[in-house]
Amino acid sequence: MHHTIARGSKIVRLSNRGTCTADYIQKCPQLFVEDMLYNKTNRRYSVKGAGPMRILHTSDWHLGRTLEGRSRIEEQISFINELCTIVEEEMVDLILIAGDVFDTVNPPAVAEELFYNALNRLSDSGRRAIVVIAGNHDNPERLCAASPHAVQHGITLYGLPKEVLTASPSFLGQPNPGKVTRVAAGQGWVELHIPSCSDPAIVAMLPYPSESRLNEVLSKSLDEEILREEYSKRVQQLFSSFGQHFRPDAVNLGISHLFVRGGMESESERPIQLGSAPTVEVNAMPSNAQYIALGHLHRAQIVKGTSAPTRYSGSPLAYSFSETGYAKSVMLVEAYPGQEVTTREIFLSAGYPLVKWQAKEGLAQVQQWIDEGKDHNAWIDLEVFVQSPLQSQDIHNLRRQRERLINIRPVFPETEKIVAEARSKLPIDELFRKFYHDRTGGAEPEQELMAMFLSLIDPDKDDSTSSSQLQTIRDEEAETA
Ligand SMILES: [Mn+2]
Repeated sequence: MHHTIARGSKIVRLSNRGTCTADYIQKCPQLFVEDMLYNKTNRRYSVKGAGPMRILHTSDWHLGRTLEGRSRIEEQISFINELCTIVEEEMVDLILIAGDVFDTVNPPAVAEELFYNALNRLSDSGRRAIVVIAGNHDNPERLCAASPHAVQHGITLYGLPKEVLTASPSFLGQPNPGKVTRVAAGQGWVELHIPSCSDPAIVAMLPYPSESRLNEVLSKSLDEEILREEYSKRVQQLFSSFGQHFRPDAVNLGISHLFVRGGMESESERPIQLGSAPTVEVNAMPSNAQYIALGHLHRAQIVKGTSAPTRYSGSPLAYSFSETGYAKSVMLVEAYPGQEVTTREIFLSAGYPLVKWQAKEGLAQVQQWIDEGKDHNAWIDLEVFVQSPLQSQDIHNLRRQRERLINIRPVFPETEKIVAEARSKLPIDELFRKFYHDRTGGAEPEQELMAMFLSLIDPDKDDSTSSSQLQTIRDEEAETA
């Protein structure tokens, strides 16, 4: 890069992050202010190209996602605001967004508006580079619809794994002064020149590589193990061919959206993995990258056993109650060409936590928690132990007092006891009689109801089915469960 400060001059040596205060500039008359980038948020100057490349890794925004029908857009907006502050404060040069920007292939207008708004603010008028790949929830074509416009602002949108990219159209043999320029590109890789960095970034990109998005049949075998092996091999092949564009004078990075064996799942990414869930072995990751940014798993985690540091940044918001207790974050990566990167997790405060309440002492306990302001801003999944069914008045009362009460589930310890008892000895018709008796306060089920219940349990049998036969069915069910 063309900076007029001589390498080895005072300032470069003094501050390994390449930043200094206005005071320092006063004392160093040999510095030219044109060579300094001023950061408004933390009021520091940085010397062009003096420090490492600063990369921010995030994924799984799932814009437009709801929680049991409740909108999360407010929290998603607040995450974007927080992210914009972080990239300013940390003077990030390159942002990697590893898929699942949206929650559905047909996102609501408000989610798309938020995404474009975020790109606009994060790219800092084309001075900061952004790379976005499609996840399984994204519609690859739709995500990339704005590509021709985005590339002029230093943004790479990459949807389908085999799409062939080209250099920025405005690139005429030279980087665009002051702007991020895609100086070279091809299938699955880009080389970016970032004005605040002296070294280029080369990014190998593999958007969600399902068979259908690859447009390939990987194996004719239906054996899951063979399928998985073939799949893993194919991903390895693709990554190693993209990785051939890595160079020792550049910062070399990988980005993908897939499930690497050994990662820890949570419920919010599971439903979309049904069918041929792409799972790859750790050796499928490119070994010659300096850092690999992954999306798909919603818990932030490091992938063990890879030769290059590989991480899931996790989702910025908790999207399922199985994520309770896991902090949400983004990753900051500092990289020089040919050196090991350093990473730092930056925790997020945007968004409300998801919390499970189990009130074993009944409604009074729930009332007490509400009065105390327990988990005051959280979304709550409530399980309350009761002797009799909850009245709609009770439910209404709780919801009126406490916002974001998602589920209210009554638990009948008495019934639980009966069920436990029944599992060991009672036939199912007896169990039903006992249950009916219990819930109605002592009534006996009518013959007709009894018959209807039994036919539901096993439509092949009529109401003459004996208790012992049903018991047998039940036992078999218990074994397969
Ligand atoms: Mn996801």
